[in-house]
Amino acid sequence: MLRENWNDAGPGFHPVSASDYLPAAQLRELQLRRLKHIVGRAYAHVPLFRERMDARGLTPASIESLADLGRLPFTVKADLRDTYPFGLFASPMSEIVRLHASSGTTGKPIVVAYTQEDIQVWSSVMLRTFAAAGISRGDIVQNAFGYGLFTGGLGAHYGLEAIGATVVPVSGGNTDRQVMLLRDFKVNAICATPSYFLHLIERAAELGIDLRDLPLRAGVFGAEPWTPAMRQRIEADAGIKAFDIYGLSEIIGPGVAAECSAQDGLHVFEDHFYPEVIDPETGAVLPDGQEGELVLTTLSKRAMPMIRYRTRDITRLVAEPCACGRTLRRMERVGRRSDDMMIIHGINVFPSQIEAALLAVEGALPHYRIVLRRAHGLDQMHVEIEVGPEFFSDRIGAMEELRRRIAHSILNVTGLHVTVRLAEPHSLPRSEGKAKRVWDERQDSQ
Ligand code: DLL
Repeated sequence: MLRENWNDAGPGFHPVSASDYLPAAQLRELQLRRLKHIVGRAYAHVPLFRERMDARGLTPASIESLADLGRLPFTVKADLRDTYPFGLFASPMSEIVRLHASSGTTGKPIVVAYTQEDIQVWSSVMLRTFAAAGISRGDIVQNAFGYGLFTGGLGAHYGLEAIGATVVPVSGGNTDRQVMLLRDFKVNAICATPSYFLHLIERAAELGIDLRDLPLRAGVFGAEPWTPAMRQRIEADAGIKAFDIYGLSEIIGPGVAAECSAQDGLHVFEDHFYPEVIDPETGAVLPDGQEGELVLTTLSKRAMPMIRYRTRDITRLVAEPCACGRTLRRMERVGRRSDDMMIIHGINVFPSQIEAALLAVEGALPHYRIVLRRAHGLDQMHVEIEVGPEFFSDRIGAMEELRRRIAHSILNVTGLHVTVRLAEPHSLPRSEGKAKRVWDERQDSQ
């Protein structure tokens, strides 16, 4: 049997899910069977899906192959808002055992629901996520994803219990206590947003604890974009291997896709979530390998089936075999969303480009923010980045030199001249969950 081998974890329990290794033909057959069922279920129980299919002259019987999925209409975030709170549920309330919600940027949250079967599927994909990261029974895992309406905490919690690991359900925040528990409980692995984990590394150092000296060996990070440079910093500063996990509330929460030991893209748990990549402008389905917007269809969700949900996340699907042996297609790490693009002086810029440019410069700390302001009717970008205390000595020259190098790096990556401000260590806001990178002050600075 295949087994994760990045770290020979010894004689422990190493669950291997057969679903990760299905031959392609068998997987496609399973997907089609599930797709037909889910479309039938959505059509029968969710007025929005039925009306949209009727309007196109489609019925569940129109789905004869996986390619027919492309004939179905998309679902978008606004559909969840417009049917707030329970309008897309396909199960009666008596079968729904859990609700989660995601805050979104404006107004009402979006609400998602789970039956008991959905919770079992969720636990199983999270088990597979942790197995892919080499975590198993016998490991002590600190779960610093927020517990509550956010799906991160409970999603990871159930997967960890399913795999038989010992969960420390600490949730986000309370950083000093997190550091104490990491050390005292001899924690082997941690789950968190990458930005919160950076904060934890920093706080540990202030408390005189170097995470590299602890038994911590793996981290499972997600819920926000993080660049490969950020991963390198995390792995070096904490002495761990850092795995990326991806998911979204509308589909299930974390557990849609996860990295394996090869760390070369995230395996999509395709037996439950069918991925397509589309051209965001035209909606046309793109072949594997081409970059576009990820669209997901839930293949087994009962309480709230989702047909062709437009995630806004930009990625590409990779069908080539993976070194780990899993047959599931991979998606490239999500570096950007189609809706977080900024246009400055006519140039398109994404926050992840700024992060990559900053972290390429020695002396720049991984704590930054991007502030958008408007002056004389023109949008301007200001980047604030923390640098080590040594730069705040009286050597103005060294500081100026570093500032110039950072501005130059941003110019190289984006083609943009931006104003860079060096900030003292700890002066920028820290996150306990998803980091807020972009501060848009354009309204205040006409
Ligand atoms: O963030 C679920 C989650 C929890 C995923 C814990 C991973 C770990 P939402 O709050 O609904 O759900 O936000 C979903 O976050 O559409 C992406 O834009 C972004 N996102 C999630 N994971 C990643 C990742 C959870 N690994 C939205 N890389 C998604 C980049 C990510 N972006």
